[in-house]
Amino acid sequence: MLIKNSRFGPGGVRPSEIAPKDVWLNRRELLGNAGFGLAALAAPAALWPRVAHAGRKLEDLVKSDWVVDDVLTPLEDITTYNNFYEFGTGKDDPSRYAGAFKPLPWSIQVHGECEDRGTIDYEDLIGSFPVEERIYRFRCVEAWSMVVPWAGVSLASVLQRFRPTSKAKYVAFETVYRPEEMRGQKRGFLDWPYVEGLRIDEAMHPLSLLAVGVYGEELPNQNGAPVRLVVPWKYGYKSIKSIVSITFTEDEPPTTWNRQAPHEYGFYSNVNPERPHPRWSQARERRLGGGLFARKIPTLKFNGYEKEVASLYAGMDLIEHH
Ligand SMILES: Nc1nc2c(c(=O)[nH]1)N[C@H]1C(S)=C(S)[C@@H](COP(=O)(O)O)O[C@H]1N2
Ligand SMILES: [Mo]
Repeated sequence: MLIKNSRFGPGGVRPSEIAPKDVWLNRRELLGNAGFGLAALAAPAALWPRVAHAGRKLEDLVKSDWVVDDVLTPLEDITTYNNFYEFGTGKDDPSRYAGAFKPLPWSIQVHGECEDRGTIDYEDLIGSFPVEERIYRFRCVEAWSMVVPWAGVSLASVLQRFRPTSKAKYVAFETVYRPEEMRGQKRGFLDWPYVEGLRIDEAMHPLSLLAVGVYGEELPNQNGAPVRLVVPWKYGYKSIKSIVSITFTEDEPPTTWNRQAPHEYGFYSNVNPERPHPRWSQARERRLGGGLFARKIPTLKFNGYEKEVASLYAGMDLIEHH
């Protein structure tokens, strides 16, 4: 099977094979309880207002210093060109089928090497930590990229609440497993649930964000509602969606794409234009929103966050530890 052989990597499609398709929006309130049936009847994007949101407006967004000076990717592109294999491997599958997913109410379990194991509810998360607006570059391993105004909470501040012990060397994350709401989980595209991990110093870095929104409103389902990770100096697949579990661990945790194809996807997955993926160059990227044939732009080391994060990897061979 195509994905098991990992011929195409996260996303399943070579950039050169991407064809324009009908654009679909996932309107939570439209799809309501209707599930897949109605999703098939959803109208093409052109018939909808340009704002694709169905989430609540996030109140009291705090401005942040983490703002890249670049053209924002339109919301339409951010919400209709997705990788979220739980809903299928096609770029438009998440926006078509994620209406069946009911994220709220939501809570995240926190376990492992910490003093105060427990859970954090979504409402508590957005109510008790500052929710910041941060504009980040985001680079997929498939060589497309976006500039996204995320809304989110500093991952470090959330992790600290659970008081990690000195044995906490890594942090493992897990996506929800709900095959009844996530049609892709009924098939073996990947080993479910999707899992990811960071080294503790990466997780505690001020750039690491638990995102709860985009363009000032709660996350659309296809972008990982209600809580997903964003680690902007790493390839997009590290930014795990719809997180239900966070575990402090002593050993390096397994990660979905590393399990799938270890020679292609390492644990670190830092954006690195100097290390080609075994099947394609990583030197350039296509900015979403610019059209299929837009000129590619150079990819920056650590996705442009070198000044902020390079010291985390001092002395490491970043080709070997890719
Ligand atoms: N649970 C889960 N998280 C996931 C994925 C996935 O398939 N499942 N895909 C990853 C990949 S490869 C990318 S590029 C980003 C895409 O995020 P976006 O759809 O918001 O652009 O989500 C990442 N997080
Ligand atoms: Mo990706």
